[in-house]
Amino acid sequence: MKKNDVRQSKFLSKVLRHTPEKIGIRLDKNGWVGVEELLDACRKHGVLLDRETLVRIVETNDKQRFAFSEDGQKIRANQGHSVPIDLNLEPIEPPERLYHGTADRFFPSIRKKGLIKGNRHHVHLSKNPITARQVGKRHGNPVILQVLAREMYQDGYTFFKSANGIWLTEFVPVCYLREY
Ligand code: HQG
Repeated sequence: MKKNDVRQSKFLSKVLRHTPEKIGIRLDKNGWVGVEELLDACRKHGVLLDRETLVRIVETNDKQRFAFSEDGQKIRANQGHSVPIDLNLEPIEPPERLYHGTADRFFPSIRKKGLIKGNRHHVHLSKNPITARQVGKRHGNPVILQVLAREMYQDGYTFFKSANGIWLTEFVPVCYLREY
């Protein structure tokens, strides 16, 4: 991805997940905003983003963070929101094990309280430890936790998978966590 695209992708993550009001847009109840409305708002706020660049960012984004609606008129983030929107995800059976990457400084608290979602809608889990390590590195010295996802599921916990393949659940109690 081009350097400038990465910068704009980060900006889009911010406004489509957390602070749409900063550029004066409103997400609908499912997190969508009109593409024209978004481009206009960006322009007014000094972010020069044209449709062609937006399409390229959506298509080439390393984690497929964004999606267009079927008619191509709207855009939303695929996951990671802190604003109250509903992605209409269907519950789905998880694999045997999932992974969570975090920083070592969070570990004592996680060991006491389990994995909590904080500002986001869900705890984010990865399907492999390599991805989890990348996620953990964003916060500091990475630690990888294994989540006994199948056991959780059998015990009645609900899992979802975002359009870009990230596993989501409300909370992971300590008893389902193992150091990896
Ligand atoms: C930690 C990125 C203390 C948790 C990634 C994490 C992901 C606790 C941090 C997505 C805790 C929250 C989300 C507890 C959890 N005590 N700390 N009890 N429970 N934590 O950024 O999972 O690039 O909100 O371990 O790839 O790191 O933005 O969540 O370290 O998919 O698309 O609290 O963001 O995607 O941090 O990352 P975050 P995350 P994007």
